[in-house]
Amino acid sequence: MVKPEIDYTLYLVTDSTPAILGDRDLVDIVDLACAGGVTIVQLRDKTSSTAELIVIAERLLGVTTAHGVPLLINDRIDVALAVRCEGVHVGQDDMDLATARRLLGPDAIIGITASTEEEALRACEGGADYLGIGTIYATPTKTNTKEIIGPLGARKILEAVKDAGYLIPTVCIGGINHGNIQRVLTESEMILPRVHGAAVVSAIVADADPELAARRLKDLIHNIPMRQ
Ligand code: TZP
Ligand code: MG
Repeated sequence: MVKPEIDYTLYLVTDSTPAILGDRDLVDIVDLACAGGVTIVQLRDKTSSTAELIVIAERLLGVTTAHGVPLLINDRIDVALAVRCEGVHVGQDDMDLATARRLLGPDAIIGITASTEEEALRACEGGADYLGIGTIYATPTKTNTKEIIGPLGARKILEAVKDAGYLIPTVCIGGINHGNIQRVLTESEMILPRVHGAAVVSAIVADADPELAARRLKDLIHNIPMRQ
């Protein structure tokens, strides 16, 4: 296998909590979201058992593969290995990057959450494939967030990464929706198409029409007004 080229423009992170999902099937939602233009999907599920997670990941991989979209698993290197998906996303308290890389191999996509310049630079040095930068805005989807950094905090991290000579894709995450996505991408300077992007949970998963929600977000990203 060769490391796949990833388009980070619109990154969907899933949520299986009943408050967001209701009685809908997550796999249908991801299928619709991919049809609407999501470019990468992360399975994030903090409550299902390992056996359940493998079943969900296998089903999701069926639809993401059909759309030509990569699937990553949050936290769980074992689940990514079991279903042979494209990679994982790990936080600062999850398995360390070097160990994850050793287990998954050189071609796996490994993303890391960074909320500070130090965390971002450490992830770059360690060979992360991309950075998830946040939390941009406080969000009910994740309440145990350490740092709310805003778009300008994300921009400072991006600048530190560039100053250190790293060309690493980045996505911002946390409270991003249709009303603020253009502002977040502009102010954070994450405006290079495919290389940078925005990650959302509720703006797509909680929407009654996930396909339209994804399509509208994608249009907004592709039509960011030029700054003066
Ligand atoms: N990491 C930082 S914020 C967040 C994660 C997984 C949740 C973002 O959810 P939403 O609904 O897009 O605000
Ligand atoms: Mg984690």
